[in-house]
Amino acid sequence: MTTEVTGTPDETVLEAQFADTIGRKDRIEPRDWMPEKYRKTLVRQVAQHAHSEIIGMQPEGNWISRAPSLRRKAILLAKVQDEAGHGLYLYSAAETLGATRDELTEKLIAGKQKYSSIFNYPTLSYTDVGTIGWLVDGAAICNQVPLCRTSFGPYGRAMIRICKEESFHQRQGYELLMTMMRGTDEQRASVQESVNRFWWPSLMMFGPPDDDSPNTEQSMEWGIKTHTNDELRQKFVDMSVPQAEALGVTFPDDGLKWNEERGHYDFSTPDWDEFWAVVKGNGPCNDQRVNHRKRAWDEGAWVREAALAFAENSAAGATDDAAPTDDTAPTNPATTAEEAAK
Ligand code: FAQ
Repeated sequence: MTTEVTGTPDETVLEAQFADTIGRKDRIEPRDWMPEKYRKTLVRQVAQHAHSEIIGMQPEGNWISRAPSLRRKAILLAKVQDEAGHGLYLYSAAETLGATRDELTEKLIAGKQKYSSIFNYPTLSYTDVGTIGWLVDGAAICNQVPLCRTSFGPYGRAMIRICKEESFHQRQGYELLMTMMRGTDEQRASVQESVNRFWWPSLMMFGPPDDDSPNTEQSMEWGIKTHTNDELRQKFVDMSVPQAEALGVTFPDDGLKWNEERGHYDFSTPDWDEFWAVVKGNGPCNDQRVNHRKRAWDEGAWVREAALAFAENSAAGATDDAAPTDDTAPTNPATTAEEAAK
């Protein structure tokens, strides 16, 4: 929707137009009027999502130098690089809401903004690269495909591209595990052990149960979320069980069984105390992840400053170049700031 506002905007009219756009399941665009709470909720969610992609590079990045073959190394490098790209699309979407990347990163390293709980668990073996691809990217896809239709245009459009890449990530993980399952007993045991560790944290990625989710109701009304946390968690369980069977592994849950009446798998309750402990900063790797991000941010300051100075100099040079020339004036070879500096 594009609402051109002239004169003094009447808040009630703008609110009605906003509600109408949401009701039609149309997109809200950055220059449209939006309630302040809608903007804040989006900044919170998009920033958390962007931070997750960037922090999410660490657990797998940890294994790049120890990949078992050149092929696996090339795949992992490409995947981790994709995650950096996802973070950048998402920070750009947040920028259209008036939140700069610098400001959001500062909040992340000060512990004022969150990132996904899943990245606070360690990667103990190369097998974990496969399990993260299968389960963590699988959960991310389940959660993110509906976000392609989210009500805020830049976020939805970023998600379309991200989901295509996540799909490759999930397949490479499943293929890695499938290769190991065709290997030795030791390799099969390693896959099962890794799946046992990642199953419950993957289910927690969908957020707290609906009854305990303060944001879901309003975010659903605004079309930011189109499914609840529990709906997506169920979808993920239903999708993963046949994949586990094909792979030849089990999930560490005695309560996992098909419920004919519901047409879904029943499963046990995740340990929500563990989830909240991790979200509040007390997971196994919270300090390590944030400290590493802080170090990279501090050590990269000179690169950001240099890039900015280069952009400013180039812009100044372009302006000088574009200035009309006075044919009668003596020729001065140093016409741009850059040339003058040589
Ligand atoms: N971890 O009221 P709700 C990826 C917080 S990307 C930490 O239900 P909401 C790609 C929540 O922020 C993974 N915190 O919240 C990849 C809220 O706190 P606040 C990231 C969590 O927003 C793969 C409070 O709890 N994906 O994996 C978590 O309506 C492999 C109450 O919760 C996204 O961010 C959690 N798991 O629903 C990269 C997707 N869950 O801020 C590398 C977009 C909840 O009020 C390798 N986000 N919290 O203090 C969403 O869909 C939603 O934000 C939810 C949470 C569903 C995550």
